[in-house]
Amino acid sequence: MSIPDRAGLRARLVVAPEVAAAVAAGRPVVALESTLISHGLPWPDNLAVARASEAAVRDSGAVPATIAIHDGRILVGLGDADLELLARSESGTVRKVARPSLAAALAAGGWGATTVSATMLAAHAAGIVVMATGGIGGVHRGAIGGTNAHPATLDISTDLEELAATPMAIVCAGPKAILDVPATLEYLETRGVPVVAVGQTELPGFYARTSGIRAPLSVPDLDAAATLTATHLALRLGSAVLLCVPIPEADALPVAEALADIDRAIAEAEAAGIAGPELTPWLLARIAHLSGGRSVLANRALIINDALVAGRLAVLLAALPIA
Ligand code: PSU
Ligand code: MN
Repeated sequence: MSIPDRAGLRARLVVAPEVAAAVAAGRPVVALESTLISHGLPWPDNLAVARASEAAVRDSGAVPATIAIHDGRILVGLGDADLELLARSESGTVRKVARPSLAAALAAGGWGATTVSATMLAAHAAGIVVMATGGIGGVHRGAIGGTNAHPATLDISTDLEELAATPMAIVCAGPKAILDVPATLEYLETRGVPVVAVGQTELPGFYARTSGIRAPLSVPDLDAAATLTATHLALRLGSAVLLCVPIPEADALPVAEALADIDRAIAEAEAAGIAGPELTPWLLARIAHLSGGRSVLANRALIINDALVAGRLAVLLAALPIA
């Protein structure tokens, strides 16, 4: 796999001056996605998370660059008014933009929020190496191994393909717990993406600190994560490194409770015929309702923690040779 030429993407970027200056000087920058603001969390938690994530990146000594689409341009580094606009948007007014919907969103004009895949595309084109999100998309339950009554949906997030195709470091709290996590790990292994748990040997479980699954790779701390990341990126294999950081202990949800809400939400989604890009936002909103808002508090905390860790990682990476 070769390093992609993204000149056409670069021509679409509008990079905030602070971000451009930091990239040019080799100072640490962290890209942040915007779909979790517009589609992943309810108002006003979404605005609080967007602001707190940017603040966490700054606290760790890096420059935040939240990414979104506006009127045919990809904005790299949103201002506070834009964060608020995305957070306040009525459902349906802001597109959820991933690699397959990027051209349509740019051609249509208006606002679009970028998922992990589209954020990676833009961040890489802008020269940013580190990105933070809450949980990556992956292989949905029921995506594979269907029956006559329930045929396989093949709903596999394009996030996984982007992780295979764009050389960056992505910090998350594990694949989202609504997914078929073992199948997601298998897919990432097939596509050459190192999945690394930081500070523990178990794969972090998004709302919970563990998933009950051993992580394919683990490192004891962030220094070791930075060394592994620099080594991987220097090999120019083309793929990203996925670093999984557990949600802070105080904010984690009890596993059994979280799993019960998730199972119920998935059954309801299937009965209601929810599919495609609507599925993940629908499930997150339904789980928020079923858990009485507790999943939102956990999701908030893990996103902000990921932003903080991504900032620290970017600081460490800026001091390591990748070339
Ligand atoms: N992490 C969160 N909440 C979210 C997402 C990530 O805590 O809403 C978003 C990301 O933008 C991710 C997307 O790329 O969910 C996955 O959507 P899908 O399963 O449709 O690919
Ligand atoms: Mn999907």
